[in-house]
Amino acid sequence: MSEFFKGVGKIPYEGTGSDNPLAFKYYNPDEVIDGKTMKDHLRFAVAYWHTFQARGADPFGSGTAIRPWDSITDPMDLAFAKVEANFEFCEKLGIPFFCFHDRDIAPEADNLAETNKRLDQVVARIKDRMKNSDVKLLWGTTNAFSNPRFVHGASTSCSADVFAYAASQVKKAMEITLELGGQNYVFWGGREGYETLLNTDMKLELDNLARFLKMAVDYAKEIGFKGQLLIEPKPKEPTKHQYDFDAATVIGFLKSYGLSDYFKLNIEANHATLAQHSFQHDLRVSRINNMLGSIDANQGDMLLGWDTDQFPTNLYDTTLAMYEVLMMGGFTTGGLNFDAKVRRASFEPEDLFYGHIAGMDAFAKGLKVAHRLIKDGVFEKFIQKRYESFTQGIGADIVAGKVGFKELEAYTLKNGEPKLVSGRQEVLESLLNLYITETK
Ligand code: XLS
Ligand code: NI
Ligand code: NI
Repeated sequence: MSEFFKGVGKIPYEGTGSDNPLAFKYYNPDEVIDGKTMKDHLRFAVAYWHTFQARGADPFGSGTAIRPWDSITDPMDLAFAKVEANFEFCEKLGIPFFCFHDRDIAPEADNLAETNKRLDQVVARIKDRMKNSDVKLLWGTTNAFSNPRFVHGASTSCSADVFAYAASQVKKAMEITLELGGQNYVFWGGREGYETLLNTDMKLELDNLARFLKMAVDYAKEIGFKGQLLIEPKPKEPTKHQYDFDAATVIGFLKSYGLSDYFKLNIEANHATLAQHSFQHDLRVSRINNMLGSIDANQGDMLLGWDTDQFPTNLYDTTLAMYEVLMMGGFTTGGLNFDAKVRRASFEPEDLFYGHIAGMDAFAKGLKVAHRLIKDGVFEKFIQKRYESFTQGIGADIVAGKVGFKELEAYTLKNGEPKLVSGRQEVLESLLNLYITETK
């Protein structure tokens, strides 16, 4: 077996005193926080597409990436090589999971039957490699957006044949996810949206999306796939308007079609910000609906209007994300998948390590800070006090459903103008700073 990332060994934890770029400063996998190791809290995953497929191309220029498998020309040899590279990469970083689209692991052939055969060959290779590795599959998914056949959508295409093709693809992708012990299955509707309503039957497209998801639920049951089904919201890109706009839209959609018991959400930071929300907002919306399943860990650029999928390094975001994860009691089947790519100018193979190390350290630090914030009840105590009026008197009656408009009018006429207190946002923000900088 050949080594792809020569010169990079197992990445050690060296602590904040270290200036070794190939070492963790905060991520100490075995360190126990609140009864659980960091490794089990964070459940990191490598995204096959960004790490092994992407070449750094953009609309103005071709790929810049230098990769250790560049000399391999046969597409299947390349696919097998990337299996090896994936395990080597995850093992060196101590990342316990990976995620893939069907088309990342095996290239499409001339027809679906041949494509599926190719998939089977690569899956056999992955299964074999898993025998000597602790690295597992966090989730599998389908790429039903790159091929030109999906130009009008997949399950929301105007063509019933395309709907059928996408269904066949998800069927196979679910089977291989099951075969590889995948813990979740993700639906990201890459082309499930529209460009103009002038040619779009929105009602039929939404009904078809729901029909498609219902078929997926049925098929998962039929083959005994017990993993969590996840939907990943995104408001736009590639389509102008994506149907799975944000967490609230997806939850409403699932509820209106009777599907909410079968799905949870995979929240991606950059998708939340594209929807004009903070990352924490979409995590919170999912959490309070008991639908926060997993996270695509990345960050966008606030000055750009598209999905830049950068490695997450903003400590405010990682802290507040881990705050939501800890407040829901931690991940069950989900984890932190680095749906992130190195910048086009970061084209050397080592940059793949630096990117992941940066993201892992940022989330490890976020976990530690979030844990202390919760332990000290910094926000919780404040919030409890802020809403105290709903625990007694008229507030308790409102919550218990004991009063209506008439009683509330009588109460207000008797009590007069409400007395209010400050929200103290600046105090809380400065406390958050003190916790992040560990001066508190
Ligand atoms: C693209 C999405 C995609 C999904 C998986 O914006 O984030 O990478 O995570 O299909
Ligand atoms: Ni994603
Ligand atoms: Ni993205």
